[in-house]
Amino acid sequence: KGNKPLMISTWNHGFGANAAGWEILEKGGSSLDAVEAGVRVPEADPNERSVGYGGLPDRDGKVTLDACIMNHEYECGAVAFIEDIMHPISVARLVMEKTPHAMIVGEGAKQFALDQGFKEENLLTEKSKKDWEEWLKKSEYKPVINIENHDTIGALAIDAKGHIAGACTTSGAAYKMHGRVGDSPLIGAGLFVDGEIGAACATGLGEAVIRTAGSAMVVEHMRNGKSPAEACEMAVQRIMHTHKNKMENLQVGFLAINKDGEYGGFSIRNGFNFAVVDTEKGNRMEDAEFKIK
Ligand code: SD4
Repeated sequence: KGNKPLMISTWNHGFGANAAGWEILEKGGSSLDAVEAGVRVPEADPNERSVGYGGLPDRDGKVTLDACIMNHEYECGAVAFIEDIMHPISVARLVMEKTPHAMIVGEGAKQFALDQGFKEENLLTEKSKKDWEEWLKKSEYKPVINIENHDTIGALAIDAKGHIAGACTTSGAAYKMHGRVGDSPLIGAGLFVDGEIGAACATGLGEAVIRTAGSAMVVEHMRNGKSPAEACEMAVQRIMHTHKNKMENLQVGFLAINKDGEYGGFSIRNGFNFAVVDTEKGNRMEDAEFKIK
């Protein structure tokens, strides 16, 4: 069971991510390569409005990106508040592999990327610019749940060697304050991998995930014997408990996999789906279970 490759990724854009990751996994490639290649697909897609190129900007009209990656040996890398670089996940991987650090942010992260040969590119598409200009008229900051059925992409995979890895990348909450960083680049919040147990990632309102150390909690519940789906449900319940007075529009979803190749997902509200790919059933979409219709 344990050594059958598997990959799961958040939302509809997880389908394309899984397809790219699976090309690597089915040839015996590593889960780390698979999750990186997978999430690069929506990062480069201008029609994905919540990840990478084409992502909605902050309230100052700047596209600022957050990403992190983690392997089965407790090694991780992250970038946050990085601008003008299309593939923050690949920069995060180089932070992990080529620096003594776990996280680099802002100008420093961009400089590191440029030094590593990444190109400086304008990530604000005409469409996102127009939407931002429209938003400016009212300038009302309100998180929207299940944004067009896309949001952060988180991807988790296990390879033929039984190694688990995860990646998470996002343009963050649309029209956030300049400099705001969400859960997605924070190891333990947006993503956590314990190579001996399993992995989890989060999507939705980052502030709620940060307050509850979301993905780390999911992995700890699995360590204590819960299935991936049960572990995700417990983290959702925790968020609902700690946010019981501010549940309006609150959406968070978790995905998890374990060493045995089991997987699951759970969200606060209806509408969170994810893509799963394995040898038996191929690539397909599944709906996460939820607490509120
Ligand atoms: C974040 N979890 O930055 C990400 C994605 C998001 O509303 O913006 N959700 O909080």
